[in-house]
Amino acid sequence: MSTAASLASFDRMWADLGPVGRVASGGYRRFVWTREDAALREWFAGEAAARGLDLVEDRVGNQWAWWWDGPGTVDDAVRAGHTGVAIGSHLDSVPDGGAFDGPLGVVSSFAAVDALRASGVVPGRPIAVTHFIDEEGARFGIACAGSRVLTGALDADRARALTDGDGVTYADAFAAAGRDPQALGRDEETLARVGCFVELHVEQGRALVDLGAPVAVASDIWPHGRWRFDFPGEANHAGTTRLEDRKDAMLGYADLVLAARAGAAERGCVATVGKVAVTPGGINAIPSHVTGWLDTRGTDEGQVRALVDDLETRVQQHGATVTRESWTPTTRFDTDLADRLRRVLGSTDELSVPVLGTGAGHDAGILSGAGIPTAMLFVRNPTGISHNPVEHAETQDCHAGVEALAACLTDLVADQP
Ligand code: HGY
Ligand code: MN
Ligand code: MN
Repeated sequence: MSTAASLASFDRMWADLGPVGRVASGGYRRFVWTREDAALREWFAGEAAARGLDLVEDRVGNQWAWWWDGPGTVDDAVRAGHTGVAIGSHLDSVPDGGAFDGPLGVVSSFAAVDALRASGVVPGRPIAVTHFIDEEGARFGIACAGSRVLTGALDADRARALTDGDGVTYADAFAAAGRDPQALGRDEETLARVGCFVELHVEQGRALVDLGAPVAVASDIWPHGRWRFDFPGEANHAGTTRLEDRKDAMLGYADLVLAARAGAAERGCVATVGKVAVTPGGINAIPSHVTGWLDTRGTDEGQVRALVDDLETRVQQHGATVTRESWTPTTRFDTDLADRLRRVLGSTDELSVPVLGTGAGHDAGILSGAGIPTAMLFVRNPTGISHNPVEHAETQDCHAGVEALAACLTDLVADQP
């Protein structure tokens, strides 16, 4: 296969994956352990098989497609000091998300393997193309659940007990997908194979558009977290209940939303309340309970935490309870690895291969937090928009991303211990 053919391979895979989980809005609804997820897993297995890669599923259901021509097995190589180089990303989406967030990294990784083979590279270290499951946490509420359980950052008992909007537990969904919920947990055997991880991802902002560069290397991920706010009330008739007699749970929720926005502006953070659940949910019934989920992030960890503290204090007046559902501290990617990637990409200055921080969370951040040297490559998104069907990357920039990832991978697997 020529290098040009590896780009054609990217285009074919991209076209194959496009229809899976796409909805009328043009966006995607690809949630973990659903029919769409099964189709994505089957697609991943098919691409691995087509390349003769050894497909392994870890205790969490993350898929690892290994390329190692020996001697011995991947584990023999690791024992001999040739730890694996993993590349990949996720395939799931937020509700009505875009096509590129996640899948661009997985498809580019398979295409990068094709490019190495086209160039006759014989890896000196095992290579894995990885599909991390449930990165968005759209169904069960915890972002990067696949990599968090894998690394132990999310306790297996807590993961098993998570429930979706229909009350289905993670354990039941995992079992319904043919897997043993008791197997869930930190997977030492899998982690031992990974010497470093490089995740290619569509940029979720417009820095590369403004800089006029197709690819960037990541420096860090902002601290970010998710909190659940529960507001109590009393159901009553919307027409016959006097205002002074109401216990309207929606008022506390409304106060949270506006206070979060004002507080974020004051503290130089961002805050979003993107999901709400109302009981009983009738237009003519005063809400007896409202749950709102806050997502807040920022470059300054202290300010993010202070904003949440302020909001927790404020909502006491509404009788609310607050539960932290996830927290990821500042992630600083491995600077040696990032510098190495920039050298490989011929970066002579800040412009040719920019270095960007991001407010978006990624599995790369979770692996980095688990002590695995990790780096990210961003591919230009001319819309600057993400988590929206308009999210986009031009084909030539996608190809530039494949070529950048292949160049970095070639360098990383040339390692001899
Ligand atoms: O929320 C995030 O930053 C990522 O899209 N999971
Ligand atoms: Mn996302
Ligand atoms: Mn993503």
